[in-house]
Amino acid sequence: MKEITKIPYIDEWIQEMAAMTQPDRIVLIDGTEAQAEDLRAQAVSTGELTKLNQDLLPGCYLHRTAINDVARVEGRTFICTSKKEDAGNINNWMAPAECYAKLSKLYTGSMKGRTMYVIPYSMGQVGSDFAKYGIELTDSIYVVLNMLIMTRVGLHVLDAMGDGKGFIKGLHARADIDEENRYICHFPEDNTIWSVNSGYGGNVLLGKKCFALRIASYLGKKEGWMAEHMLILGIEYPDGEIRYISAAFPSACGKTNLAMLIPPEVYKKAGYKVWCVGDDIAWLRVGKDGRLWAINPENGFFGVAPGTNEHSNPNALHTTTKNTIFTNVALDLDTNTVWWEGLNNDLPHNCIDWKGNVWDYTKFDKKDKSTCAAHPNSRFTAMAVNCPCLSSEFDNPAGVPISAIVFGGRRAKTAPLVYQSFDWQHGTFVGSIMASETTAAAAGAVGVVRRDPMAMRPFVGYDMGDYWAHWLDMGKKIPNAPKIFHVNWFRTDDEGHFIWPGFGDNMRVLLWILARCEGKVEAKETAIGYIPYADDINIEGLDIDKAVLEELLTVDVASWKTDIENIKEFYAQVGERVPAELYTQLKALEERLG
Ligand code: OXD
Ligand code: MN
Repeated sequence: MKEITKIPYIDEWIQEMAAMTQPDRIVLIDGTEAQAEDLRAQAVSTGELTKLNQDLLPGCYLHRTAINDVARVEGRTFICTSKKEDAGNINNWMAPAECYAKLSKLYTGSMKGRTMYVIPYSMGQVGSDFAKYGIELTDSIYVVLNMLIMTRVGLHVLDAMGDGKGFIKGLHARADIDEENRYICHFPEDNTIWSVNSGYGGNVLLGKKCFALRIASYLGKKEGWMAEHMLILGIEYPDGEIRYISAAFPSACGKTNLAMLIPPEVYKKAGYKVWCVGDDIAWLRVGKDGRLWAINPENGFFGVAPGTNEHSNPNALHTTTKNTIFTNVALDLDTNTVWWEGLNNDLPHNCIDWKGNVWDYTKFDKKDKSTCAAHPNSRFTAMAVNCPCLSSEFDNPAGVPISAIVFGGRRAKTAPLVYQSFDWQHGTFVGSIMASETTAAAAGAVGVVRRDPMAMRPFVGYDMGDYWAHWLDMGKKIPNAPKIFHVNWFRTDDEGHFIWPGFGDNMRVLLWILARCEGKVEAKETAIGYIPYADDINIEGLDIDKAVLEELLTVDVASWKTDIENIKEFYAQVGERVPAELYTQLKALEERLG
C-alpha cells in the first residue's frame, strides 16, 4: 500500500477513496509556504485564481465559482444516521447505505486527470483538549488554499493524530458542478463527510459547517460539550479586565461585524476595547473552575464581502488587505483590485462582475440584486492573525471563560432591543424560539418568520429536540453557567426604518448585559424576561432620545401572542423529541402574557 500519511489506518482510507475517484496523482499538503505558493502559481496558470495587485493587496487572489454554485444548499444537505428519527424532522435524511451507494457513483472516476490533495487539518489549537482532527481529500486547489487559511494544516497535525482513529474523514470532488447531483452528506456515526458537485466554500471547506458544526454537535452531545454557531468577543474595561461573550445569530445577521466592533467614541475615550476571538463558530466545554470555556476552532474568517466598509467593519476590511482569497466579488481592471456593493460609492467604471462579464455601472440599481457587480454572497477568506482586533487569547488552548450567551434575530416588532432570560432552562427556551424575518419586498410589510433555533437550524447534526435536551442537560453540568440573553438590533418604526443604530453602538447593550452578569444593575421583570430600565443603557453621543429607547424596550404583547402560535407549530414540526421542559416554558410564557 502506498504510504501517504504513514498512518496505516488513514492511508487505507485514502487508498479506498482514491480507488473510487481515480486521481492521476495524490499530493499530501504539508502546510509549508513553498508548497502553497506552488499551488497558487498553478491555479493562476489555469485561471482558477486571478492574482490581484500585489502592491495594494499583497498575497491576495480572486476566484469565481460557477454561476450555479454560490451558496450553501440546505435542500441538498443530508444527515445520514442509521435511524431516520436520529436525524430528526428538521434535517434531510438519507439511509447511510443508500447515500454511500448514490454518491459512490458520482465520485467514481471523477478525479481522472486530476490531482487528489490530502489535507491534514485541526479544528482548534493542535494538541489542546478542545482540538479535533480531520483529513479532507479534494481535487480543488481553491479548497486547499482556503483550508490553509481557515484551519490549522500541516504535518504536525498528523503527528498529533497518533494512530488516526477517530479522525473526521472528508471527501470532496468537484465532479461536474452539477446542481442536480450536488450533495453535502454527513455520516455522524462514521465520522464521515462526503461532498460532491460543488466548489462553494460552505459546501466544500469541510472543516467549517460540516465538521465544526454538524459533526461536532453530534460529538458534543455524545461527549458532553457544545458546538455552536456563535461568535466570541472580549470586552476590555478601562482597568484591563476582559469579559467574554458568545453570541448566536442566523447567517447574514452581522456576526462578523459584532465580533469586530469598534466601541463608540464615549467608550473609546474612556479606555474600553473590543477583542475578537471568533466570528462564526464556538466550541464550549465546562472548565475545572465550573465556568463555560470557549474556543474558536477556526483559523480565519470566511466573511460576506458586500456591505463591509470603513464604517460597518473597518477591522474586517483591514484583515482582507493581505493574504486573502476573494470569491465572487468584482474585479476593478483599472487597479487590479476588488470591489463590492457597499465598499464605497465609487462604482468602478472598468470592471468585471462576479460572473466574469464586463459590468455596466450605469445600469446598477441598488434594489435589483441582478445588477450587482459582486454576488450578494461573495466572500473573503482571510487569516485571523491579520485582524487588528484579534484577541491575545485566540491561540490559548484553554479558550476563554464565557460570562454571557447572547441569542439574536431580525425581528421588526416582536423582540425588544434586549432581554435577559430568567435562568438557563428559560434561556434554552429563548434560544429554541429564535427567529428571523425575511425582509418583504413591499416597504413596511411584515416579513416571513423563519425559526432558527440557536442559529443552528441548518447545522445540528442530529434531531433538534435531542439538541435542545442536550442544552438543558449542559445547564445542569455548569456550576457557574453564563447568563443567557436575547437581542434584536433590527426593530423598525411604522415606516420600516431601523430604530437602533446598530454596529459599534451595540456595545452599549453588551455592557448592560455584562453588568447584569455581575449583578451590578437592576432590571424590570416582564412576561418574557428581564428588561433594562432605559436609564441603564448609555445613550450619550447617540441621536436617540429616551422615549425612543423606552419604545425599543417595550414588550409588544400582541405580536408575542401571534408568535406563540407560530412557536407551537414549529415545536410540532420538530416533533416528539421536544423536551417536556420546553413545553412547560412555553405554557408559562403564555400564562405570563395573559
Ligand atoms: C453561514 C456562514 O452561512 O457562516 O452561516 O457562511
Ligand atoms: Mn455562519
